Amino acid sequence: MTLVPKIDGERLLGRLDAFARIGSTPAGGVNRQAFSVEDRAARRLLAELALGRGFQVFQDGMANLFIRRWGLDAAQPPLLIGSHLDSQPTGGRFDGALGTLSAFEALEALEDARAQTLMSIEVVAWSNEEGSRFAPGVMGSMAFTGADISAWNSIIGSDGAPLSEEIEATIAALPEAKLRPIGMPISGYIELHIEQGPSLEKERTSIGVVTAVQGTRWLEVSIQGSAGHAGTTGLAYRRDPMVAAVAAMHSLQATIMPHDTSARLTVGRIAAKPGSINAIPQTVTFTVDLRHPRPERLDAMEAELRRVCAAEAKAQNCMATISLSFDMPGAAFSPEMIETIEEAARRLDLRHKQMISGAFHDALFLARVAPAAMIFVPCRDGLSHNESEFVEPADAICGARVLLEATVMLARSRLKTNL
Ligand code: HGY
Ligand code: MN
Ligand code: MN
Repeated sequence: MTLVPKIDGERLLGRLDAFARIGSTPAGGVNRQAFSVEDRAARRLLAELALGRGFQVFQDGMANLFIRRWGLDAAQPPLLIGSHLDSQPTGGRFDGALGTLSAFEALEALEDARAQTLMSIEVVAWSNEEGSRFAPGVMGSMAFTGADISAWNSIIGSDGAPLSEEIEATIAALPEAKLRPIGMPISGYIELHIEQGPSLEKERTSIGVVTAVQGTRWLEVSIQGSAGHAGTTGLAYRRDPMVAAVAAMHSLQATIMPHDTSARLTVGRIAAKPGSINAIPQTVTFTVDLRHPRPERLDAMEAELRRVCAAEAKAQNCMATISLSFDMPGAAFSPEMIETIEEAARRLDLRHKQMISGAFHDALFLARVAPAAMIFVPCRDGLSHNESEFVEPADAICGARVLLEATVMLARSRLKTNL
């Protein structure tokens, strides 16, 4: 009697609770930044669960974590399903974890049903998706899909930790995971993720079928002035980079998003050196995250940012330098994979709609090397990168069910055509 693989909702919800306790914050979120002690603890828990089920566990030189369930035809490249376990400093308990733990739940459902698939299936937890401790983000999937990572050796984290040492320590913390080279052929990739926006909840729709991800650019603006005494330096003698930075930010916030509803501009971090209460700063540095679905608009926004910063720095007799630390062009997912996700949602009789992702995801890079797709579920008030991020249990389970259905379709469809 062949059992049909089924998501065990209670088991999945229990896992989400267990992982939310790793790096939990008093306000109910998680702080599990890339390659931190908390990140390593979450990886260890997942690896031990996997080994307990008899799955094989691997990691690569970027500490991407893989859990493999063999298929009938070892020659077929595996289907990858997963997301990330690292979080923002004040992140939510679902961003990344929902997709990774639902993928593991799907693997367990196949195992419980003793279901056979032609191709092997691997659950993946990508390293450093968030990029908040070590910029850029999506490091694990970028490396896996062939990015040149030679420049990353010199990266220092926002807490002063060297990236290369943190990666090494993370790999060493999980000796049970067999080490393998970075990158390999795959048959496809599916990622379940919370929408991180309000539309699915507002439209009472259970499933988002993601058709594309918008482009993202991260820039660092550094404005150099002249440090001086707060009490003795009159206006005419000041070259104050803080005045220039505030004027530039104000001008950009007043023009970019109000004039283009698809544009996103965020200043997430600002620092003044020397940072003394009674000294005019020498330097003020701030980060800018730019997003837009259309590349030409992203170009125009970056040009406007450069123009405004140069002008406001000049007005204060200061100098602005701007570096681009992350440039992630948007991309569309393959029609075949979009259709697979829609068919899975239809089979489960779940309300679904096509949509573009405002957030970037590892799937964006996987889409460059194999057919990839994303499944979104609603999150309360569209909140994410916020400790009160929340997903209704029923929505989480529906997302996992669509992930399992699509996984079985993809794996088994090869089964049908090849057997
Ligand atoms: O920033 C992003 O879009 C992703 O959530 N890390
Ligand atoms: Mn995420
Ligand atoms: Mn995130």
